[in-house]
Amino acid sequence: MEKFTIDTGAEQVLQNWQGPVEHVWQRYQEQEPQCGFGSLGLCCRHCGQGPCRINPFGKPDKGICGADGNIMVARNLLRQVTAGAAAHVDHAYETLEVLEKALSEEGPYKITDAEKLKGLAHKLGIAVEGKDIKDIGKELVAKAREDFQRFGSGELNWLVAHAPKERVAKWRELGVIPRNADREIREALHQTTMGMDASWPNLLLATVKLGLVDGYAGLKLGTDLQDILFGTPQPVFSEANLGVLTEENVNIVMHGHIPLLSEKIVEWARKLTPEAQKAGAKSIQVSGICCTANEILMRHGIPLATNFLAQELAIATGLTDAMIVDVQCIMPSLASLARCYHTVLITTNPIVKMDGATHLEWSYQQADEMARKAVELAIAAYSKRDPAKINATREKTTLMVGFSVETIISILSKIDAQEPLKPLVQEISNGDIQGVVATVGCNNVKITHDYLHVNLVKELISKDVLVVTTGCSANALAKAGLLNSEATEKWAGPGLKKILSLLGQVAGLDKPLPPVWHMGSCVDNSRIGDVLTALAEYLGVTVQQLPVAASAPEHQHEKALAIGTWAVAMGCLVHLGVMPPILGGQEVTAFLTSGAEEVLGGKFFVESDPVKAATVIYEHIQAKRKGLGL
Ligand code: MSK
Repeated sequence: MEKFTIDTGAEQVLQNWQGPVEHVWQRYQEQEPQCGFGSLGLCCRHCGQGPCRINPFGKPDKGICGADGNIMVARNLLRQVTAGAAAHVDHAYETLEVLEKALSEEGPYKITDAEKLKGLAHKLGIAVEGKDIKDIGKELVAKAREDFQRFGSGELNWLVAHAPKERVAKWRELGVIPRNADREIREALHQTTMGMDASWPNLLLATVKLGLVDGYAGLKLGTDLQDILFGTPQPVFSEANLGVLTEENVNIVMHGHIPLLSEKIVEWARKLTPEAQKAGAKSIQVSGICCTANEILMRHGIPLATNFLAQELAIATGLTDAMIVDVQCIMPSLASLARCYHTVLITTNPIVKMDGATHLEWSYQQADEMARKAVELAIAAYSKRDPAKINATREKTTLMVGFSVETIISILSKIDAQEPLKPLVQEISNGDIQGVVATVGCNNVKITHDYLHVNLVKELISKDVLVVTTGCSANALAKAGLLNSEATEKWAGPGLKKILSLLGQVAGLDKPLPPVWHMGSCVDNSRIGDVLTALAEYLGVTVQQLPVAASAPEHQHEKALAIGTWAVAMGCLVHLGVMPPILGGQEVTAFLTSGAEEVLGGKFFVESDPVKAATVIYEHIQAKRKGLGL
């Protein structure tokens, strides 16, 4: 790798890295060369006779139990996708518990979007007419609970209500519709333990099933319940990059995924601003990292500090007074790094603790008290900053975000109130928009930080492809200045520029909409699924026939593999910029990158060069356009 990062803010902070703790790129270098067996998926630790490893060029060609490369790879992949799905399902479940309490007792959380609750209830077959909103909510909670823990057989309520009908029929035919999330997660762990499934096709079908658990009991359920509780995002303007951390403010950086606590921190930071001013600060600046950042950015315009791979750099600015973390994507290194600075690192979840961090455990009834305490700790830390350790950057960009499905429909309905999707379909038909690509997922230290996200997207929008984005991909694109009107002027192709200018006008802006629409956090990939479902149903075609694709250019997390599996099951071409550990199973690899298309409509392809990846995606879009007669 020639460079660690293309993010100018991150680069400036890295240049003056003060140690003595190593950063993520240094630790990566110490790991090289990484294990070849592991990289191919050819190692197994599932039983005490191992660890076993298979030589792809000779002996041993089987593990001690007799598992060959395909079985080993398929078992490992199923476990990874199961872990990813479990993370999203646990996230959705925590949100459900809060919604349930908010409906039945006085407390710190209330319902913000009653209309969304009613709309969802209606889709789930719950009668809404003349009913109290709390009663509707309780019935919706019961339906959600079934999707986590239904006894016996059945199908996920959220999947049946929201997936394209044609997909539901296909998944039924394949026998991959999940019964409930907990049951499928348990079964997948059972299925992959010693002496169980030795059929790689059967293991891959189970992987698809877990991808659907992720898509509907994780992502879709999570997004829906969060919108009900905290509101459905609307257009909002903000800023991104480490330059949002400035010397005059108390800086609180929120990091993780579940917005239960961060909503309260935003509230208490406002309330306690006078206390920060008494301590000599101008104000309190809350900012974010990873998907907690996306949640509070989309709903409140809270600035984005940075994304996954640069999380340590937020502390290394010397300006982060408190970093408050919830779950997922939190590097264990943060604890030792925070000790080198004045930063208070606050963990908040019983399953995410770190030696040396302050643990303030979030609970429903104590949410306000705990948020107040966390903000007070940040104010106290502000006065302990060491001027000699300040390593700030002024780099930051402007952005427009908040592209929920509701926002998109509301803008389009200013052109056609009766059929809001019609103008979008017309623009795709006439070629001003060639197709739509979703870029999602993480950073991965194996790729120059943000490089693939940014350069892939620049290629696509220059070819009149509209990009929608979530997660750390959205954060990378935000920092690169691709989420504002100026980016449309600078990078969009002529057709895309024309339609974005028109949409900007009807949205009441004096300038075009951005060429990249930020749709939210990782769980909000469900919003992209909703757009695909609506487009396919409006046109009376399958998702597979649409000129669309998805990409996780710099994926690192098991969650990204689960999301990618769901997208392939929906019928999408899914680009990955980093090879997952599958090459040791030749038949498994052939299925995932080719055969899956015949069975599921979608498939994966792996390419780490942005221009080549954009070319493959563009050719795919052209083939789909041709198939639709465009
Ligand atoms: S946070 S899962 S690094 S996208 Fe959703 Fe970012 Fe990947 Fe974590």
